[in-house]
Amino acid sequence: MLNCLTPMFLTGMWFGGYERPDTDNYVSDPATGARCHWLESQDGDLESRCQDLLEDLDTAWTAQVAWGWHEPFADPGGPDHGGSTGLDIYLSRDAWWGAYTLSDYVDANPDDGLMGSYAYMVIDPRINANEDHLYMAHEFNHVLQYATDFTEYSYPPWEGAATVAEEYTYPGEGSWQTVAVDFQIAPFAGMLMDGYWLYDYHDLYLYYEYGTALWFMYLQDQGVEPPEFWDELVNDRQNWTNEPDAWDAWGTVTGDADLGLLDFALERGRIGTADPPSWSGDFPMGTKMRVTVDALDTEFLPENAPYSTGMAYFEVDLEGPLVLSVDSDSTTRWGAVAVASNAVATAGELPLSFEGPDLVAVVNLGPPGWDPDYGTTQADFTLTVTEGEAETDTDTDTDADTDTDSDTDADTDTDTNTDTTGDTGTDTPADDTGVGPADTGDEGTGGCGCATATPSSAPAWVLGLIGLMGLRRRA
Ligand SMILES: [Ca+2]
Ligand SMILES: [Ca+2]
Ligand SMILES: [Ca+2]
Ligand SMILES: [Ca+2]
Repeated sequence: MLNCLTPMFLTGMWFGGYERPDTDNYVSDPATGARCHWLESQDGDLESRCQDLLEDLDTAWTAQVAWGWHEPFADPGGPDHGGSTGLDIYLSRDAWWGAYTLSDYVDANPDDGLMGSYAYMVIDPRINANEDHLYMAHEFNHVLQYATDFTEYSYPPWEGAATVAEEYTYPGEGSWQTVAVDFQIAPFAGMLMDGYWLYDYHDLYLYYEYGTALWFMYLQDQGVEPPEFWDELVNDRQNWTNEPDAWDAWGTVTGDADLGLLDFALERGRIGTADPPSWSGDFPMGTKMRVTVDALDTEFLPENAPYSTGMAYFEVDLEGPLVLSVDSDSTTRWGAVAVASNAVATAGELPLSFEGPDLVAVVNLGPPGWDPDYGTTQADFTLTVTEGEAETDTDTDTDADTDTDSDTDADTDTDTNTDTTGDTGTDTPADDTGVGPADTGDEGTGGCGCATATPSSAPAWVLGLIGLMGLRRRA
């Protein structure tokens, strides 16, 4: 499997940046103007390795720009930028048995409607040369992401899309199946969360953000390719305010973020069954952390409370027409799906009628107005299954509900609620495991007030904190 260190460096730049590796020789590629640099005293003669990497770069460049990504930016050249304005590749042990891609984070063209910058990549010559082309396909995709919106700081759009880019550039060779396992292990995690978080708060060591490749493959099946998704997350105002962000982009490309997520939960639930979705290929592993529901009129808890946009799967081992209800003190919005019954209830439409036995998922659709840049929160719930069918007065409500459901839900939930547990606030002990970076206590907890869903820019130190978390784990 590939070892891409880009997330670790994505935000560490805020602490003074990283120097490019020391090298003393290079070869250039006349086609792209790129240079591949190496250090003569390190790991033998690397010239032919560099020549091969430049050929791999040509392949990735042609394929991925044709895929719809924006061309990489030229860098400023000069001694600090590889000696020319071409893209720079460094074969160096600085990449710690892996590879990473970094940028100076400057808006290279103020007039292009993007928050795009130039970038360079570092590849450790000690990795298996047989995988060089896949590393190049992956890291070059990060170059293109930097050229689109370098302010996006959820890791899944970076790593999930770059993992899909391996497969796109070299069909049948990408590493997505390896990391998709890690995605399936933790369905309770939010779609925009990452392995660092899961390690720090749940002792789960997972390449979760890479495994979101499955999520992007689902999107491809919906007709949305990763470069299109990335174009939708470019900041409208061309500044550091991350609006729109990756979740906004999800809403744009699906037309309805809630319904899109529920549909994904349903299709994801079919992976590993006799009727798998076409986009998951022969990947065999269904979601983990399932709880068996084997009694009527009994409250069942999820194995882990889902974060905003996370989901919890239950095997309902009961027969006949059934009704699924969700009870929660949280003001988050809940939806549910029943996989074989092909039944969906979005926010405001629960309870859900379905036919047992079936696999069901309860999905945390987030509090009203949820913004991932301000944290994500776990929300507790209990699930109860009863016999019969849900009362059908929802039929008349459906049309009205689809337009106003976020507000309606919040009100309904709050009314049945004792108090603020699981509200958009960050302070309640029950939810403390899940609040965003500012609440970790590693640094000043003032400022951000996370999870308040205030649509304004996240300060750079939030990014830095994420970077530090990464360094703590993998350095
Ligand atoms: Ca250069
Ligand atoms: Ca720009
Ligand atoms: Ca945002
Ligand atoms: Ca953005």
